[in-house]
Order: sequence, then C-alpha cells, then structure tokens
Amino acid sequence: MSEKTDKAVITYGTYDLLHIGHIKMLRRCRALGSRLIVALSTDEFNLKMKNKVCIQPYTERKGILEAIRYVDLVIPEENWEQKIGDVKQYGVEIFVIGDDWAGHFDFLKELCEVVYLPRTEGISTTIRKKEIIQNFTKESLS
Ligand code: C2G
Repeated sequence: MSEKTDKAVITYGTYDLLHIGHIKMLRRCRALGSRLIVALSTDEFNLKMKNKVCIQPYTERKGILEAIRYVDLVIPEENWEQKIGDVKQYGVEIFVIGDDWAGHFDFLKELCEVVYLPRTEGISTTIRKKEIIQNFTKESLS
C-alpha cells in the first residue's frame, strides 16, 4: 500500500445550503491529497463580487464545512486575487474546483496542479431554493 504523499489540496466556493453535490466535490478534492483546505466565500465577497445572496451567513457555512470529515481547514475567500497567495502560504500542490470554472484558473498551473472536476448533475443551491419556495408556498396556502 503506497503511502499517500503529504499533499495539500485547496478548493474555493460559497457552499450555501450544503447539498450532495457539494459533499461529492469535497470528497473528491480530499481524495487527491492528504489535506483539504476550503477557501469559503465571505458574505461580502458573495454580495459584492459574485452577486450571490447567501441564505446562511459565513459563520454558519464555515461551521458546517468544519464538521465534514473531508475538510481539514476553512479559510475566508475575500477576493478574486488571493488564490496565488493562498497556494504559496499553505504550500498547496493541487488546486481543484468544479468544471463550471474550467480554464478560469489555469494561471495557477505555474504554481500547482490545476484540476477541474465534473459537477454533480441535477442539484444546485438555486434549484434547492426554488424547491423550498414552491413547497413552502403550497404549505402556507394549504
Ligand atoms: N458543485 C458541484 N456540483 C454541484 C454544485 C456545485 O460539484 N451540483 C461544486 C462547484 O463546482 C464548486 C463547489 O461545488 O467547485 C462549490 O460550489 P459553489 O458554492 O457554487 O461555488 P462557486 O460559487 O462556484 O464559487 O473563486 C471560486 C468561487 O468562489 C467558486
């Protein structure tokens, strides 16, 4: 059994209303190395730069991710420019993210391996929000 080398992996995201697509991504990220760092988008970064309004505040999303067996460390993602610094600061050897971002982060290839993994089909935070609204509306009207 070959020892898994001590490889730090990093991934980035909002992880609002955590669902199985997120979990499958985190599991696959962690399987690529020995430590997984998640750079979690702050509420301000989501609002100002990603045009996303989170249901769960950063502190709650952070606490949930920290409870997941695949996650070793959660750090804040505050801007688009921090990735190079993060890779250097944490000695990251593999950057991973969903293939909806394919090509966007190839500039990191000078510093580390860059992997784009297929997203899980049929689930997203947006879909989940719509499902909740539809079901809640029916419930409140019945
Ligand atoms: N994801 C997935 N399958 C889904 C939904 C999401 O594999 N059905 C993955 C995304 O590809 C991403 C991670 O789960 O790698 C987190 O998804 P989001 O919270 O939507 O992250 P995003 O808004 O894409 O933020 O700087 C990069 C950004 O912060 C990425």
